[in-house]
Formats: sequence, structure tokens, C-alpha cells
Amino acid sequence: MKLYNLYLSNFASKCRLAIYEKGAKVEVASIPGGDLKSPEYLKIYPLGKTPSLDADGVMIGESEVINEFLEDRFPAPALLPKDPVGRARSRMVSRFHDLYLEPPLRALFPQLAAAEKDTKLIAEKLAEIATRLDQLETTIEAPYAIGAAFTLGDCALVPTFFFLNVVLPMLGAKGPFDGRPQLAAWWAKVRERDAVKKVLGEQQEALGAYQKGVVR
Ligand SMILES: N[C@@H](CCC(=O)N[C@@H](CS)C(=O)NCC(=O)O)C(=O)O
Repeated sequence: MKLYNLYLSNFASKCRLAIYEKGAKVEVASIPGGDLKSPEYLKIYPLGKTPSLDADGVMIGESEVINEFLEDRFPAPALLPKDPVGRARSRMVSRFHDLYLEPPLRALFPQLAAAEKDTKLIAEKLAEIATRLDQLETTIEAPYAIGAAFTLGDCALVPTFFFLNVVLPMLGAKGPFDGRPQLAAWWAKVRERDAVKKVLGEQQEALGAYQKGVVR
């Protein structure tokens, strides 16, 4: 089993985190042809996105689908609670991340290097992110996103908070934990975990390489 990965990608990082938490036998592979749009990779995965998973010959795309598949295929240690309500709550956190929190952050990435910044867009997206963070602050249940157990919901949030920590201050906004004690407590707790430390280290390294012009 093989995950086609870029260390810089927060969505691929979300899947690596689940893989590391589970100690799953999944090879973390670079993108064939060295580019998401290379003919070699498009032949394997026509969407040309990362992550994608070669599940012994069957291609599975979309980070949340991959993580749910990993949960089914490698059930221990579990990253979803057993009870239906707990499972729904973890999925709700992942869905909230994918649909509402991450997109306004993604919209800001091109602005970081832009010679002329779009100040209207930056203000709009920063305001949207602040609203989403306030919503998360009131729904998160310490110590992890949905309480006592670390779940796929946490896997979704962690890599994006790596970028929120970097990007918000760069654009003159306050950091994501400033004035949000629940999120601050959550961040301190998740960073105690070996798999989280590993992923955050990989993201930091990939960001350093990117700043020198290398995407990995
Ligand atoms: N909904 C997808 C999003 C994946 C995604 O957008 N990945 C980015 C890297 S973080 C990518 O592949 N971008 C290239 C593109 O969209 O063409 C998922 O959850 O896996």
C-alpha cells in the first residue's frame, strides 16, 4: 500500500498522521514524475492531487476517504470512537475542517508571495478564518477535539493549524490561539503525541525547503 505524498501538503499530512498513529504498513511515496500534473502521475491518479492511496492496485483519493479506509483496514489503534454519536462528532470536525476552515486559508497562500497583495481578499479571508476559529473554539471538547480520545477529527485539524500558526501573523492577524483558550489547550495536548511531533517536523522541514524553492 502506497500513499502518494507531498510533505508540504496539509491534506497529505492529515493522512500521514493517521498512518503514523496507527503504525500502518503504508509506504509514503513521492509523486511520480516529480509534479502533481506530470503525465506519469496523472496516469495513476487523473485528479492530479495529493494525497492519493494505492490500496494494493485500487486508487483511493480524497484525504478523508483515505483516512476512513485506513480506519477500516487497520482498525487498531482506533481513530474513531465505537459509539455512533462519537463517530459522527469526529466526522463533523473533519468535515468542518475540509469545507469551512481550510478553504479560506488556502485562498491566502498565493497572497504570501504576491508582489501586489489583494488587501480586500486578504481582509475577507482573515475575517472568515476568525469566524471559523471562533466556531471551533465553542465546539471543541478538551482535551482532544471531541473529548478524551484522539480521532480522525484531530488528524484533519493538526496540519492546517501548522499553517494557520505561520500564515496569520505573516498577514498581520493574531495567531489562531490568541484569545481562544480551548484551542490553545487542544494544541498543547496534541503536540504531546509522537505522531503529531513527527508530522509537524516534516511540515516545518518542507516549508523550509519550499522557501528555498524546493517542493517536497
Ligand atoms: N479535497 C482534497 C484536497 C486535496 C488537495 O487539494 N491537495 C492539494 C495539496 S494540499 C493539491 O493536490 N493541489 C493541487 C491541485 O489541486 O491541483 C482532499 O481532501 O484530499
